[in-house]
Amino acid sequence: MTEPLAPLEIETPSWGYGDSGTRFATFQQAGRPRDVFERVDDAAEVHRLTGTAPAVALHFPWDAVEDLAALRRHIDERGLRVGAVNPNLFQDPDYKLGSITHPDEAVRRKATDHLLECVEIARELGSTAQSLWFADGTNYPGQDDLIARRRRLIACLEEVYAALPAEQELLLEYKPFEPAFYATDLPDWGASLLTCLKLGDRAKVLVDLGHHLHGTNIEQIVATLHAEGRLGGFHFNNRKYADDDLIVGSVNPFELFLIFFELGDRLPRLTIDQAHNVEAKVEAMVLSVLNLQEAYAKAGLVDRGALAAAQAEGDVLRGHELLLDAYKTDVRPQCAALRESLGAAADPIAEVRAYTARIIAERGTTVSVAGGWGR
Ligand code: RM4
Ligand code: MN
Ligand code: MN
Repeated sequence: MTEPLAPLEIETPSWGYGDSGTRFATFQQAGRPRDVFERVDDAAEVHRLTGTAPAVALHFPWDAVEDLAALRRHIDERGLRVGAVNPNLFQDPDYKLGSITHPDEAVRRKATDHLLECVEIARELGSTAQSLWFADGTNYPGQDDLIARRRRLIACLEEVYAALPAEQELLLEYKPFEPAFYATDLPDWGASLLTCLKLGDRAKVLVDLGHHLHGTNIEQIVATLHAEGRLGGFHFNNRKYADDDLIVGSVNPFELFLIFFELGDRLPRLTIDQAHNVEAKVEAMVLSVLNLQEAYAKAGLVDRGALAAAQAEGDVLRGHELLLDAYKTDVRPQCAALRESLGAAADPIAEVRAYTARIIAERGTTVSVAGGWGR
């Protein structure tokens, strides 16, 4: 293994450091960041320990500040850069029936204006992507006209796409259900891709690992989008049942390995999108980055020459065994050595616990915003 971790650049999500919860409760953790500046501090610690998390993805208005230049400076001073900007169109009461697909034109206008505002925010922060996820959808057959909703969605995104500066991409996430339980307006990668094709080259599909029905072959979706040049990136997490947002690689590490195998050495934007409801948040993020490092390192071990030969010969199990050879290799020592060569920690989990103790002492349990998601 040469320097496989070097090109790995993981964006960690500001919202993964703040409060999150289930439908039943949100538990506030001691030491949780009190504002976006402290969320950035936590992201910087994850990068310091892992060496491969140099960007922080932001969510607006959760991360809204008066002075964007000051936020940009803070991110810079912590040795990070801004990742994708994620507009939030799912919490305002106006969006009860949808945002950009809402039947009321005035609500659609408000939602579109927020997207346009996020384009400007990204420009000021030096971000190169709008990462869009819409909670839009319907709960009952007949609730709204599915085709009209699609028309509204495309009209809005065309306006946003036209406003994008050349350095920004538009990433379009899909999800089959939740919070809508009958028809989500962008339910799957096909619906996202069709929309991207209408918009233009800088519109690409974002694959969130938690946004598929059971049994879906995610690595095949990844391979297809990648081959078409339309894979914009990932929201990494893992799940057992629904959109559980657990630590990536915690439930299905083989799937994660196969995804990296399909990516090869052409990596798109790699972002974590997780909700750490009961686990220590910074430690959870560190573990997530380590799992990504190991999956990537293992994928790099596959003997692709031998694999191609086995496939050409029609040797069914040889190809499979070659993947298993790589997957079963213990890459932890090499990853530790590589982290050290990047100036990061050999054992980040041991070190992160000291950081957690420190932020609990420094920040205490005081909260500046009443409990809620993402901040
Ligand atoms: C959604 C989706 C979005 C994320 C929100 C918090 O399920 O994954 O990407 O921004 O959750
Ligand atoms: Mn997501
Ligand atoms: Mn999700």
